[in-house]
Amino acid sequence: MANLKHLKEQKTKNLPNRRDVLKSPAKLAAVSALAAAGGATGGMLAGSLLDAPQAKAAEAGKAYVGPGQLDEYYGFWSSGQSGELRIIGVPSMRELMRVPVFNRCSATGWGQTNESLKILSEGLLPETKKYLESNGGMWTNGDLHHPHMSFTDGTYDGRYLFMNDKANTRVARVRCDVMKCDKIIEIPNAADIHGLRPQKYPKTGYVFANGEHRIPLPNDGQILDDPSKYHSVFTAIDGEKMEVAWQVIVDGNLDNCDADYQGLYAFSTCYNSEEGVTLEEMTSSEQDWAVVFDIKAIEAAVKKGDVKKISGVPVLNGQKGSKYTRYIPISNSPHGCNTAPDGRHVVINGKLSPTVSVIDVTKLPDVFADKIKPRDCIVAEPELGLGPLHTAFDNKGNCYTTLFLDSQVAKWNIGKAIEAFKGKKVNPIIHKVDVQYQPGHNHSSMGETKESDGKWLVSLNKFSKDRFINVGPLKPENEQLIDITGDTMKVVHDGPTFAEPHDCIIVRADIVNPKNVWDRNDPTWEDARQQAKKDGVDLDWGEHVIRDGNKVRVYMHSVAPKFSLEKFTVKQGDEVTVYVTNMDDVDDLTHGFCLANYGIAMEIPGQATASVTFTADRPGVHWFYCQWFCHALHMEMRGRMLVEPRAS
Ligand code: K7E
Ligand code: CUA
Repeated sequence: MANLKHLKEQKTKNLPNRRDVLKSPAKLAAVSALAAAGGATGGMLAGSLLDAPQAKAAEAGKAYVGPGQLDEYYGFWSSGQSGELRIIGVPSMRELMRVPVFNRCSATGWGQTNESLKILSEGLLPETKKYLESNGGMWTNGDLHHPHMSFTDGTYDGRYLFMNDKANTRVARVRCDVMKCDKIIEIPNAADIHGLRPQKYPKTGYVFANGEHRIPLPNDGQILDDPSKYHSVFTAIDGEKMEVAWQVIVDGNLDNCDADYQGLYAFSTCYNSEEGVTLEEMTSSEQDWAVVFDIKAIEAAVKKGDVKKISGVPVLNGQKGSKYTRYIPISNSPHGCNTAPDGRHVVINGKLSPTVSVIDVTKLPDVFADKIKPRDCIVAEPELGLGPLHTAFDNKGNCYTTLFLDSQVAKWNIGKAIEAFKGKKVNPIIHKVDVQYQPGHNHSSMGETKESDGKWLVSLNKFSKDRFINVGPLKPENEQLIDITGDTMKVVHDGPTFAEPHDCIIVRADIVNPKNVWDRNDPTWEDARQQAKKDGVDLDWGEHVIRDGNKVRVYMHSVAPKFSLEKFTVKQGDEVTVYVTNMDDVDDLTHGFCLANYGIAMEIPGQATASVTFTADRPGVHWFYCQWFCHALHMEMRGRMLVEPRAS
């Protein structure tokens, strides 16, 4: 092991790194030349390397995390249509891990192991299970936009991460102690979950999720081409049980959402108040709205049974005129929805309007009591630039809004924006910085919690264009790290990412404390534990082959560099389940089980059990091997499955 580690270090040292280039004065000339070339093609914008390479290098140095040094923050990144969660170190922007969720993962066996298939299937609706019987057995794609951590008392508590799947209307949970997905549920009565945020106070609590697209309710084919009868549905999920607590039918398409710091209200942006189905119809009206949900009133109605049960869940009518909701008119097609860490203001981002609208939550009781008009809770509406999509916050009352069309981030002050709204001659905009290019979400360190610390901002840009060497027609996105500690923002790092992170959160490292090895008592492999008990074998130290009719259960354990079974024999056509338990209990000693030419591979981390079931329909000698490099004798960590041909 020691030798291998040494080899690994050697390799790292020899690789040139762009940060090394930026840090080393000897190479600054090269950087300048690059910058000039960029300028010549119009690729570099104001405030770039062109100006002062030395200063730029010093700025970049702030984000530099040297070899062996650890990041201050965990970044939890979505991956859009890749369907997974990613863990990125901030400020280094090093990708640390990928956590499969809605996707099929070749490395870990997610979507193939019995343990993952159970998580992927148990929360599906009956009609989906039926559909999947004849269509591949399991969905293997997802569109994960919004990962958010569970809260206690207005800040992250390190228990869970929740995330949406827009593609197949699901919500998933990742356990932060092991960084694996443990629950996925499909949301009934809704189409295509988009916006997702946890309740901040008193705790999570609810996970709020927006069904974006409007569909008939029920969507059983009785109503087809009559969009006037379509609805979208807002869902509150119990984040502990991962069950739908209640749903509210609303007017318009739901987009993004957030929750307040008091546990009283949730907010959603809505576009398509026209309730159209074509682009022209959806954008024809000047005004859309943000919907406010009165959580206490909804809970009371659910308790009283003042609800309809549809697909087994309580559904309330929150359309215009309902006592559970209020509709705040906002200019055409608002998108992002972000609660400020001051606990009082909610920023609704204009998208097609150059403005953002600021809601003051202390005015909402009067809005619900009809003492003031819904619009009267808007206390500021600064014009920031073209295409405001999402807003992040620091700890000084400042907001950072992405401007998609302008390719900029605008820094502005809430207090000043409120004064300007009252008619005072103040400019709420403090600074704008160019980002490359077309930013969607942005996020600041701890920015969606009351512990927002104003250190880092990440701008998730949809296009990288000329920022990296060309990799063909499909380019990476570009996620830029911005230092926000000063009055002006400074872009200090470009980070390419593959399809297509939308959102991220940046969590102080002390809040997240994952284990190094699994706990042998973990419930993840409870089915295996029960089966081993029934079979009278020891799951931990198994080296058994149990035949049960044409079902064969193979129990083996692994300790580097060996599987406990050098071979096992089955008959062609047997349904074989292989259980592998990794009894190594030191850091970073994952084994794998890859069964060649059977399309089977899985990850077995320290002290965990994983299992896979397949039909042994190919006779002959089939090697299985460990596919996670674990030891100097890793290549030797293998064995044989002998499949006796069916007598013909
Ligand atoms: Cu703005 Cu899906 Cu959060 Cu993308 S959404 S950008
Ligand atoms: Cu065990 Cu490689």
